[in-house]
Amino acid sequence: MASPVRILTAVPICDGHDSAINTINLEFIRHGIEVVYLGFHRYVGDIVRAAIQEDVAAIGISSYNGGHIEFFADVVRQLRKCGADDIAVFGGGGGTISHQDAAIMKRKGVDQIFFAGTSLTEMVDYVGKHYGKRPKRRANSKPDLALARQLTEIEETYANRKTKRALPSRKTARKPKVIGFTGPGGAGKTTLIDELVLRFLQRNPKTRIAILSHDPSVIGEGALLGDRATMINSQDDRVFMRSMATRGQAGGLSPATKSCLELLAHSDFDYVIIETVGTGQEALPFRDELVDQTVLVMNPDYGARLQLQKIVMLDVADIVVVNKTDLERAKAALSEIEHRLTQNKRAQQIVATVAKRHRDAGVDKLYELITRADGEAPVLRGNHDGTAVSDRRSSRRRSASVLPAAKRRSK
Ligand code: B12
Ligand SMILES: Nc1nc2c(ncn2[C@@H]2O[C@H](COP(=O)(O)OP(=O)(O)OP(=O)(O)O)[C@@H](O)[C@H]2O)c(=O)[nH]1
Ligand SMILES: [Mg+2]
Repeated sequence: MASPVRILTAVPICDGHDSAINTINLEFIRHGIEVVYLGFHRYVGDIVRAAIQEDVAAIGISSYNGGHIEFFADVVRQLRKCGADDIAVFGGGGGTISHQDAAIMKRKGVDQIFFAGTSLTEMVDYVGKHYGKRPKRRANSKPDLALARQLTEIEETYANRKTKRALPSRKTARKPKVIGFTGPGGAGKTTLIDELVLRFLQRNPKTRIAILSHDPSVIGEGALLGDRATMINSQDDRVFMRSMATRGQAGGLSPATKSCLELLAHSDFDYVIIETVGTGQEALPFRDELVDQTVLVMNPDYGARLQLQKIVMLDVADIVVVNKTDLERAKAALSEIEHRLTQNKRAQQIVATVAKRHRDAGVDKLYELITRADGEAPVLRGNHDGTAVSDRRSSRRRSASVLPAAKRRSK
């Protein structure tokens, strides 16, 4: 089966006209297209970087606020500058883009502008016909371009059910730490990762991070890959982010995840972060030693105490984050989850965060747990079969909200 067409959509500035992009995204997805949605208020540079990393065939821009001639042309110009002129630029803006404007935009390299009155079917057909086949990219293309295309090739291998290709051998100076984030839909995984990325970038001017972010899809169907829309700090040249659809695989990851991860692990990053799709009670997404450290992000609103007994990831996560502790039920949730973790009798950590708040002390603590485990002491590397792992940092000073659950309990 052929891989779905992948496009990226974005809105430069949102002045209230958001129903067009929402309608168009949904229509594309319904017709088997994978849409990486970048959201609103995006600079040209962010759009171009995202399109390259996501290896999309085209960028669709919705613009109702004026300035479209310059904006679209600048996207084309920057793509060319980066050697990614095979990525087409198209879009629309209802009655705000005139035919004369569109003619100028096309002369500047824009592929297609759709006007008010064009049917959704016509636009879907256009995308299928023009962006389905990818031109071959030059062998000597820039690192991000080459890496992005290799990830696509891996995904295509799985989509075509061919044997996995051997990974190209690379010599890299560093071996990244791989951290897996999982948890129920909407718990705040992406927001939290984005806040952590800010800390990684600020505290070490050389750190490079890769993010593999998953959203659900059914085989042969489209997907809304929307995690990028939540990312603000991760739109940075030192962050390589790739959105993946699960393409029919249950459990939170895609059939191609492991191979993509192997490639990223050999691609000069210091950290590789994986975000699963929003998972259910039975999910254990990181079983094949995919990751060095697992973080379960919980929403305080999981139901009653009984529900906690059913969440198997609570047995194996190295760190459990109770996010959204600004919400009313957070206090009870923290104490219930903490109690649940004591049953495991392993050195799991529990952290309370408000990821949507900048400079949140809980996120700082999570950052410390993740980075400290690197050099100073290899704690928190749980065996993924759930067996106990000892905590060798016992002498280190800890704050109350990051104590191992078992220890907090006995206080
Ligand atoms: C609905 C609407 C609104 C709604 C928006 C609701 C929402 N949540 O989106 C509301 C009421 C909020 C609104 C407000 C305003 N609006 Co208004 N609005 C429209 C209207 C009638 C339809 C826009 C729409 O979403 N249509 C549905 C989409 C699917 O169709 P479409 O817009 O025709 O787009 C087609 C293509 O361009 C293409 N397309 C669009 N985007 C993309 C992206 C991609 C990737 C692709 C492939 C294709 C594509 O898809 C469609 C195919 O048929 C248009 C008229 C028009 N047709 O443009 C005016 C229009 C855009 N608005 C206009 C104005 C002036 C305003 C206001 C300033 C009014 C005011 N004085 O307050 C405010 C500004 C917003 C604000 N800051 O408050 C003017 C803009 C004039 C101009 N030249 O700049 C228009 C053109 C109306 C007019 N003729 O005067 N508006
Ligand atoms: N109240 C509150 N809302 C938050 C917090 N963190 C994130 N959110 C909001 O929760 C919603 C979901 O956040 P995401 O980061 O997209 O959650 P997610 O777990 O990545 O979601 P999926 O990828 O769809 O599973 C967004 O509206 C966030 O703004 C928080 O600490 N408190
Ligand atoms: Mg997410």
